[in-house]
Amino acid sequence: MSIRLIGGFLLGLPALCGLLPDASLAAEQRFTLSLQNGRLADVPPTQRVVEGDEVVWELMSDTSLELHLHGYELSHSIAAGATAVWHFPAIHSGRFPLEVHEHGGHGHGPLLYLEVHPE
Ligand SMILES: [Cu+2]
Repeated sequence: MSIRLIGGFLLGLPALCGLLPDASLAAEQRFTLSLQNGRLADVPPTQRVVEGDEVVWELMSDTSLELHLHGYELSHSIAAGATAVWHFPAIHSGRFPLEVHEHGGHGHGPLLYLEVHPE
């Protein structure tokens, strides 16, 4: 588990893990999001995790777009035909919509909701 968590850190600073004892309790929650024309093919509309988990979204898209996780105020860009990995710790509990931003605005409503349940 700890090796997977270390691998999940964006900057690859394993020494930091020793300073974050709570991280050892976190579970990695990995989901694949495959977008076609800005929409998801086959992912349930709600993804449930527990506060403190590390959310890992493996992204694929046939068009260039930006995803925006409301509430967390995080965003991630994907280039057409590329794959990307977006991960972050689920530090806030609640229900948060993930939306596509196209041409500076919002797309066709939420792709899915991320539900973060309290520990
Ligand atoms: Cu948005």
